[in-house]
Amino acid sequence: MSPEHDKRVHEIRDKVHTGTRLSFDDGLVLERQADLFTLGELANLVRERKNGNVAYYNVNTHLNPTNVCVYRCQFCAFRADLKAEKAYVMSDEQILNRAKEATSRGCTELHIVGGLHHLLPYEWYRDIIRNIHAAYPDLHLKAWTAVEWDWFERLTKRPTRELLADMKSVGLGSLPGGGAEIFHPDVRGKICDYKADAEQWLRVHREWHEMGGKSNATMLYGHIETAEHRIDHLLKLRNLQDETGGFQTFIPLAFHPEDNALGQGISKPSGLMDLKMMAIARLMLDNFPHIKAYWQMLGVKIAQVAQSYGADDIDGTVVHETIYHAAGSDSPQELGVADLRRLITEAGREPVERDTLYCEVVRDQTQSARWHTGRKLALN
Ligand code: V47
Ligand code: SF4
Repeated sequence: MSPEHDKRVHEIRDKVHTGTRLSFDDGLVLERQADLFTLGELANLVRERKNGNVAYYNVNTHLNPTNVCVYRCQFCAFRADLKAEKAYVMSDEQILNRAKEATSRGCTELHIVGGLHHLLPYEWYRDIIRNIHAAYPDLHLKAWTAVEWDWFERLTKRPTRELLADMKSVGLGSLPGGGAEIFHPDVRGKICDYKADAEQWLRVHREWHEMGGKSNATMLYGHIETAEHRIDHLLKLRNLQDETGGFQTFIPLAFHPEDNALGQGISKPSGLMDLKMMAIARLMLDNFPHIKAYWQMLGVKIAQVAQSYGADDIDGTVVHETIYHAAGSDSPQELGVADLRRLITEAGREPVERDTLYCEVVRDQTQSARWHTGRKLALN
């Protein structure tokens, strides 16, 4: 490293120690010049400042009610054309059975996302929330990405604010962070043209936050984007969080190249890239309480090590994950609570079960009953 480069990394180190916000240029220096040890050391400092020694997990299940999608995102191995052999639409009974299974397994959360079906009306999506909530009111429904909300607006010609309020009134709990991909139009136009752009994605989250709702955010990295695109993406999220404070968690998503058009000639991001992204996200997103190492996407081993590179969350038991497995993820379909707790403990952290809104969940010895202590655990 040249003395000039060294100086810049030292300046950033000082900023992190004094809690000074990092700039776009600082982000590029971290991307291009900082070694992994420095990134880990600095990200860990921020991680422990915000979340102490705790690492969170939750007990959840995924539900993807249809894979039929009008869009053709270049990275998506999950979607199907309307008449394709692999196309499916779950029946009301199958959907309720998934919620029943989730409840009997002690889940606190159902993560619901899917395709934008050519023929199904908004009411079909709303009734999924209404029916599950009516039957299983204790299950938190984290549902529909901003891309889906934007689609609902196009379908109904009603403003998203109204649709969000409508679905909240029948049981919507929070919004997941999907669909963000890379905000920059130079990349977005190439990998997921036509679907909600950066402005629309951010608008949906802003409106939800203004209604008092919480949501997550993601970034899909390791394909055709550059360091500038990634830092730009993080700063757009940081700006919105300054305005609303409604984001809980940021989840960096590593691109899986199998069975999708974008993946031709691109290899899966390395472990080093995964840890770098985790650490840089922790350092740039100084106003996000949590950074999640989603084990389904990173693999169990990197998700575990990531708990020392800025992450304070490993996501949940998951079950029924289809989006990454369609694109070549070789992670197991499910991890039990004991596995998650062991991974976290081995990483030197204290495992804490959380609900979707980061309140601690305490269970009895049979693991069947649970109490929300209401204790919010993030330090800031
Ligand atoms: O938006 C699709 C990504 C996302 C591929 O909010 C791919 O708690 C890699 O957002 N390779 C959906 N990624 C998943 C998501 C998520 C996951 C876990 C937790 C939360 C949360 C949100 O999956 C999509 C897209 O960025 N994706 N295909 C692929 N081939
Ligand atoms: Fe459709 Fe979502 Fe896949 Fe894009 S990522 S094609 S919006 S299912």
